[in-house]
Amino acid sequence: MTTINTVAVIGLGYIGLPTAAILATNGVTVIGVDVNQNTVDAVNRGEVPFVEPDLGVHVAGAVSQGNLRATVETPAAQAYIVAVPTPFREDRSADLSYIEAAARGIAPQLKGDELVILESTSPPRATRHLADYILALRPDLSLDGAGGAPVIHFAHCPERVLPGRVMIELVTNDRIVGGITSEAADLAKDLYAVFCQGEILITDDITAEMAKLVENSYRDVNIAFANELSVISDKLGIDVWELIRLANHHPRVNILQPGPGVGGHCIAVDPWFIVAAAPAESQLIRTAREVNDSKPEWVVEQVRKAAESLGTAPKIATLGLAFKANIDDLRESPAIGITAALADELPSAKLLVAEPHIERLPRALVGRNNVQLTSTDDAIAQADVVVVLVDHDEFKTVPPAALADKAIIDTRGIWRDSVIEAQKPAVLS
Ligand code: SAJ
Repeated sequence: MTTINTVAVIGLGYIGLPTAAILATNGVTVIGVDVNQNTVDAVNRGEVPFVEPDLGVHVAGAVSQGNLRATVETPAAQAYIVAVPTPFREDRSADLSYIEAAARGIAPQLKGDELVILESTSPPRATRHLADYILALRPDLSLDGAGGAPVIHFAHCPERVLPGRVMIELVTNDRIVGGITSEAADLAKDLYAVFCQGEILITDDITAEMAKLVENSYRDVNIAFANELSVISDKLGIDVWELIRLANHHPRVNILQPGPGVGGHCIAVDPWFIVAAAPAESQLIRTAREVNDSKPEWVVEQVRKAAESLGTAPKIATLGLAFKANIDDLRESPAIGITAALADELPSAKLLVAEPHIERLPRALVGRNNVQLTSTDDAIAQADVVVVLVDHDEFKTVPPAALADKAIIDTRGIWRDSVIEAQKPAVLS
């Protein structure tokens, strides 16, 4: 049972706001803190400023019960949960400036015995950096009570929820809790037990930081393997989808799916934090990142070859801009880079972009007179070359007859059977 009944959540984004809402609907008094006044105002009206299923109901309920409110100023609380961005800099080292800004807000409020939790995905030792930063601002406090100074408890509890399933996975996923001290870990475990029905596993702070990074790197390395197989298969003139399907019949083989590259704000970012922490030792992790980052260029080259073989002014349909299937999230999406590169490299081509989850083109594609957002049916009907970049359900139901006589570059393998049926030649992977 936790003794904490007032929590300040710093950063009301994709992770902070769901965490604030789930704590509040479970009876904890939560004050959400954000630098963005519009976000604060939206939350105080019981609204959510971004799309996440079921979050709206939780926020509206918590605000109307009086358990959740938002502010731009960090208040006094018994626990602080820091859920701010940790982007990487140009040299791919982590930018901890948002964590430091949160620390500057927390430090003046501390009296002793508070729990400070870092939830943001962070490089190894970021929790210790947060602790050192706060204790440098407040030398009257301590980690261990040395000299009779009041103690502050620090822990790292990384989020592991999948966008689109956040309100379910917050409750059902197992949770890793890493304390700088074992007392900090125990306090954090009791707090997460308020809403988490999964197992809560205790470790130290650095292992917890690495666990989160390793989960996403594991995925990145395995996707890189699939992407490398797709390029090798193309060279050998075989179908990578069939190859993977057959190999996965082995009881101990489970190869992931190739695609146009890896997008999103997690898997394409987090492995670099490991590489930055141990550059000489992280050879496989770095190479996997490079393999995945090079896949979009390879796709562009495939499309360029197909378009050039058709002569001048080809019409190219690119299907999908999101970073993965059935969402509207465009962050770090390889599909955007591929579409922009095609517009640059093939100025005489007309690019017909179909993305059923958005209403206007993103900034990277606006203002190009050879790029047009249109419906899936229209893009395919007009095109000489059709490029599948995202495996949205809407694209999977395109009838094989609509693809006849077109060059198909299916980076997600959704039309393998349709194309074979419609055209007989092997699909480009
Ligand atoms: N992808 C492939 N082939 C595959 C699987 C994925 O090319 O076989 C691509 C997707 O198309 C997408 C990218 O990888 O571009 C990432 O998609 P994803 O669904 O694998 O993961 P994310 O980025 O939405 O969420 C991940 C999750 N981490 C893991 O599954 C280990 C999630 O649990 C984390 O909470 C999240 O990162 C995060 O916030 O770190």
